[in-house]
Amino acid sequence: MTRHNAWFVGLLAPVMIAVLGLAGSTTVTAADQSSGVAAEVKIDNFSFGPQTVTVPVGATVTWTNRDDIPHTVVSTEGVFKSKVRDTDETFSYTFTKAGTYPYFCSVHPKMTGTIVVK
Ligand SMILES: [Cu+2]
Repeated sequence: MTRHNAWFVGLLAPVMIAVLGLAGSTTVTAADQSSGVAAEVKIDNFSFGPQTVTVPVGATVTWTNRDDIPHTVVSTEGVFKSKVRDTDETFSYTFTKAGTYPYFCSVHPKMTGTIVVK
């Protein structure tokens, strides 16, 4: 007598492990910690005004091009860099570390300014 006990256990379904815990995620940026201090720099007649601006850590500085030709706002040390700003266009940067930040216009390198963050 020969017995054939064939056991086919062939259902190996792929197991997908679901990623759990995605709900309720919130991103808090450094800007949220600031007190909303803002400072303005006007670009007019090939100059930044005021040429030196002193702000507290966390402040946002906004440059506005009031000139009728394009300018840029570029950090000398590569901290920030605007695109070309046409008339009435703005560029903003939030300073999260104390320091002195010289900058210039890459189209007209003689145009310079400084932001001091304390
Ligand atoms: Cu310029």
